[in-house]
Amino acid sequence: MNLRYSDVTPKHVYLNRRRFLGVGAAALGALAVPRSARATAKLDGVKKSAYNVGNEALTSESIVTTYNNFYEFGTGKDEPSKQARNFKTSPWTVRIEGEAAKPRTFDLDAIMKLAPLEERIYRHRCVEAWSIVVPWIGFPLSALLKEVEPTGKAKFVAFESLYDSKEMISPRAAGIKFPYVEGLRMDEAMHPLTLLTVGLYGETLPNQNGAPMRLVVPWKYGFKSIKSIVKVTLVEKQPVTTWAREWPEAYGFYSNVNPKRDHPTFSQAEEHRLGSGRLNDLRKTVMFNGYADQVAGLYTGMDLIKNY
Ligand SMILES: Nc1nc2c(c(=O)[nH]1)N[C@H]1C(S)=C(S)[C@@H](COP(=O)(O)O)O[C@H]1N2
Ligand SMILES: [Mo]
Repeated sequence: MNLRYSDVTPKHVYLNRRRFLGVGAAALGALAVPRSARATAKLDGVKKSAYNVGNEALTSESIVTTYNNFYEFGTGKDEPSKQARNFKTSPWTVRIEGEAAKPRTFDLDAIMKLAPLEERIYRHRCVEAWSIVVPWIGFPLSALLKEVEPTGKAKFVAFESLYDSKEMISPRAAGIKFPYVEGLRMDEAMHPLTLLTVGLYGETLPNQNGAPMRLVVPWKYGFKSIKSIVKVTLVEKQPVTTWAREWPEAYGFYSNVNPKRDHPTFSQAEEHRLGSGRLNDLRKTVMFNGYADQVAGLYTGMDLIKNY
């Protein structure tokens, strides 16, 4: 894996440029592309992984990249793909600190060298009762955490997204506090399914999907899969998480997909599979989003209705 994140070639800056060709000056078109605009780029050397979902069809790339929750760029599903277009994701660093022998700041190039990139086809279940199947690209978060040598006091991991008031909407407009924060128990964070994600559909992450790096935790509701991460802190106590802070009766720390524990406004018993080609494709939601064989052991002896 020789890819340097800063070296990848933008696939098509021409999309922005094309608009200006009508007015005549090609040079003007080139200048009109914001220097910070970043299109996706192909990721090479990605290996297939053994974790793929069985025979479920992938959700189309166009749905995965235009039907998004990313409140920093608007609360409508169609807004992040438009409003994150010029989001500046390079250079990017992530700080890892707290209960660690070797706290460190990584740039994206260093992150990309930590482990081989894998394609992981995961089901993704939003608490709003829709689901998609996505070919993510990344590697286990454990590879990153091991680098900083967590101490014996590291019981939880806290994650923080970038918040930049110049590029993103206000907390007031979004209706939630920023920066967006999430957390996992240490064993959840170290689980091989927990993916530090840098791409989808063969390319680097589109901005609206959480560029340049986000989590994907497939057995939990989508909101645990925090986007555009800038800070990771190893901590002793269970950290505050965005949605549990906003509405604690509806959202808990664990947020494991659980058809038996309803949300006050959304039943969790069923889900709409988006873009499957079938009209109103309603499916039964499965405990742990279908990953029980791999993760149920993390919760032995816990009441998962109480610990929602
Ligand atoms: N920083 C940040 N991360 C976030 C969110 C957000 O609003 N801000 N939304 C979450 C929710 S509710 C979901 S369902 C997923 C959506 O990820 P996707 O747009 O890549 O499908 O991102 C999660 N991560
Ligand atoms: Mo979600």
